[in-house]
Amino acid sequence: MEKFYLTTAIDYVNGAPHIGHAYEKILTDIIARHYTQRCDDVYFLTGTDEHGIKIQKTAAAKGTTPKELCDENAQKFKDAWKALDIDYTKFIRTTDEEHEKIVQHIFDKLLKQGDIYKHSYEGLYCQGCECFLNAKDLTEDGLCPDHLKKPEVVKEENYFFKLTKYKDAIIKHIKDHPDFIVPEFRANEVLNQLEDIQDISVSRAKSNVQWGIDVLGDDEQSIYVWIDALSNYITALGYDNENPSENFKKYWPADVHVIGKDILKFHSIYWPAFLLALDLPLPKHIFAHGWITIDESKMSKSLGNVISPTSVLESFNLEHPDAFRYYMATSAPCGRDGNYSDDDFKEKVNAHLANSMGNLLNRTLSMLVKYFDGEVKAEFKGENPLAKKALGTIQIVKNHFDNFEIAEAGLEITSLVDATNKFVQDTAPWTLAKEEKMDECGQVLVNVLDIMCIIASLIYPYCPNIAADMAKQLSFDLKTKLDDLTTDNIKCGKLISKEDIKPVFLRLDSELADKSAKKQ
Ligand code: ME8
Repeated sequence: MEKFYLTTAIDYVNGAPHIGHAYEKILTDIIARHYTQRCDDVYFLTGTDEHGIKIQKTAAAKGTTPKELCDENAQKFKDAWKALDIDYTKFIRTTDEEHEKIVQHIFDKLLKQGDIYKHSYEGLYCQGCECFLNAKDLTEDGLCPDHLKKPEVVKEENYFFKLTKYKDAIIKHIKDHPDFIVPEFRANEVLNQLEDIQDISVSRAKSNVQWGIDVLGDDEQSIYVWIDALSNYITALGYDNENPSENFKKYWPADVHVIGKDILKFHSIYWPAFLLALDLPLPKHIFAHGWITIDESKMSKSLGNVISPTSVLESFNLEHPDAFRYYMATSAPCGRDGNYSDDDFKEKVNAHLANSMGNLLNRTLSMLVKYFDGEVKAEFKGENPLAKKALGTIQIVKNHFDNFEIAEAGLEITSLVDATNKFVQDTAPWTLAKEEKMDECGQVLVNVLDIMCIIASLIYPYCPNIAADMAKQLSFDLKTKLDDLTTDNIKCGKLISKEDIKPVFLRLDSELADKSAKKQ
């Protein structure tokens, strides 16, 4: 694998980030970090979607300008991603001058080649979706099914994109590439939507929407959000109609666009059509994740249950975001909805990260210090009864990542931790020490520590800080590529002293955790 280019959806900036946005960025960051363990060149793009009527209206209601609102809120997204250790390569804003310029050229090219035409239109516009809806898709009460709001009747002369021209090619692509839409069960929904697809409006009258990119040579129209927003995936790489940049040549097509299920239609129908019209290759995968609910209810401003990701870190006094990252990433199987609850969060991370994984490392290292003064002797190295399970787990985890099954991969890692814990229980190194079977005792401890290196490596994408703490205590190089991992990781000689053994994750309700949080 030479390169891996992955992107998130770009978030609307009419509010601050919530944990639904965070869920997607965490999943993508985990995928990115996993692939850095398999290839040298990973490009991870995220950003913000800043034009459109929603932002224009929110700014007006706040008595500020759209640009000021965008600047203020884009910063909140950047701050949140920093707090969550989202290690992106580039953060694009659709108000970036470079992006705006390329979008204008894309639009112009499509207009000149006849894929975009002008048309007078009356339709039902949902501001929440930032798109026109078909009457048949509304609820019985005439509301948008996603936003439960009545769409407004809009009569305008707009530019339209000939989506219908590309319908057959897209249907063929989806059918020929069963892994184009992930999870596969969503492909049928898309194929159904394609059945009655219409040409789509790609501009709005400036009299109604001023906050948008101008159509070149037309003072009365601004480019409407989706052609602007979706193009970010190529403008970020410096796409140019005539003269594609080195980055574009190197990274396009994207290996995966990570998005929520609500915007799958735009990514698996509109985006491929725009790309086909531009004569560009299609992305390899569109991974549509599920929805995050709070205590099993939909997150909404009106219910007052919107949770910001940083508030979770603060309320649990978390030193780093690993526990939250782990919890969110494992909250739902691939493509299914997940849920956040404070109690469940505490219970799960205490069980998995503190009791199972952290404790296993801590007590194994403590025994090595107690019985051998932290020294690994040559006699302790040898066959590892856990080798088959551990090496098998690496393979299974890789396969899960290839299918974007992030929670499923997490469970496999937990299962390796459980098997290692069981091995310690079964072999009882403390009894071996009592019986003075010291070589056997040392072998068990080193068997476990060798596997802990693999666990540190596998857990790294989810919990980079915990993994770094584990690796430090194991003198293990976390940069080791997954394919180079073996079960012979611990070097002979002094591994650790008593004062260097530190719990890698403290239970959230423990006194120690409270004390260490207060110290900061
Ligand atoms: O749709 N659970 O922006 P957005 C999980 N700008 N994911 C959620 C979620 C939740 N509760 N709420 C939102 C847009 N998301 C467009 C995208 S891409 C070229 C343009 C996800 O701010 C949502 O599914 O409404 C989407 O993938 C992302 O957050 C941004 O949503």
